[in-house]
Amino acid sequence: MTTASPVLDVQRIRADFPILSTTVHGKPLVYLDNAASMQMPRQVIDRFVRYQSEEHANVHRGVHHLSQTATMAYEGARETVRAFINAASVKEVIFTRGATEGINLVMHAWGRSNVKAGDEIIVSTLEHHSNIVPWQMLCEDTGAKLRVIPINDAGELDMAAFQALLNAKSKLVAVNHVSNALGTINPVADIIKLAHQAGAMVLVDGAQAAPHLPIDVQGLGADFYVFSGHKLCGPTGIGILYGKQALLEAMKPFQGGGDMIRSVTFEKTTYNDLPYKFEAGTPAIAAAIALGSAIDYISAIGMDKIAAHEHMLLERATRLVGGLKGVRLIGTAKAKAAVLSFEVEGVHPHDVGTILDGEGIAVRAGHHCAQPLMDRLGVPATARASFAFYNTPAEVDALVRGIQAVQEIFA
Ligand code: 7TS
Repeated sequence: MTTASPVLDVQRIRADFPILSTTVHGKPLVYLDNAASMQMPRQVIDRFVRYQSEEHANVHRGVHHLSQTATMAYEGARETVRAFINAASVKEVIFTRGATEGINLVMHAWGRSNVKAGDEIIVSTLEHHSNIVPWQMLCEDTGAKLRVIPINDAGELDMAAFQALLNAKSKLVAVNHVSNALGTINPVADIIKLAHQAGAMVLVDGAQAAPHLPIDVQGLGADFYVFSGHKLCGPTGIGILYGKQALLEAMKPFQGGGDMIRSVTFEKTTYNDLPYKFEAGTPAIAAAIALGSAIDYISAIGMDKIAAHEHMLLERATRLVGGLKGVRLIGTAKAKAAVLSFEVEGVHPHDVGTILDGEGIAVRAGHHCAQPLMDRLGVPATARASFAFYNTPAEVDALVRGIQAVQEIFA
């Protein structure tokens, strides 16, 4: 059985992740639910613990030593994120609770001032609920209309239909960079160009792209770009909203409170500079610092090598799982990140997930928070294996054996 990777020393990398050498139901853990959340290497866990044990105080407040140390580490993490996504300035990098909060921030702080009755917001059939529901809420409150980019049966956006949707009423296009349910990599650079030609803003949901592809927000020309730390080897409760400086400057705050103000009287409050204007209250300091450490860890491996290794895993999984009789792959786009959604004939995806769990194999079974996509594909749910750079070809093979075990039980 091949376990080697031509591009990465995966065994050395795996040794950094304590959870990857644990067992589940007496079997070695095969963790293939990375699209839901990735695991953390010891370096990131240690950074989190070191901050809490030696450096913790509130940020942007104290003259005392610890507060200054914490502030420097927190702002250092912001600079790490800026470089990672190639933003022009740290003023454009807002710490949020995650991708979901980033989208909701834009919906409230940009949407409520810029979208009115008769305007149109364009999303795609591939969206996660977090990039659908906030826009529906905005439409409900403003009288704007939600328009949807259709897909083909392979799970690719219909770009001709997208162009036909664009018109003078289009205010915002909100699309994901990579689909969480199918793995489709969307042509976001083209989408942004076309949207801008029509005068629309673009929000890119990069929750599934940031862990797998190099991100260049300036190169893309994105107006807003969001992602979550926990899908990127970081902790939960932290994420990033990137926004172009001029847009963020023009926007009203999202939440009011400490840190986001310059001066407060009962008559009038003036707001702080970017990025603090959008960071009301004490932030998730330890999580932000650990996210910076996660980005350092990933960057040291190299995004190009990560993408090449994961592509190899995806090809192997596509060939071997797709080659099983009675298994149908769902989502066969030409450009894909390492996500494999599938159906085992005659077996509900939840049963597939439960039986695989018994073998120590963690996959997600369900609608993947993409119910409109499931409806379009005519399935209630799928089983989904999603790979990370620490997964091995041997784990792909374990998945194949696990699916065969499912088929034997239901034969
Ligand atoms: N957008 C996409 C494309 C996602 O995949 C997810 C989470 C989110 C937004 C929301 O991220 P959060 O961190 O704010 O919750 N996707 C998944 C998934 O595929 N399985 O579990 C969560």
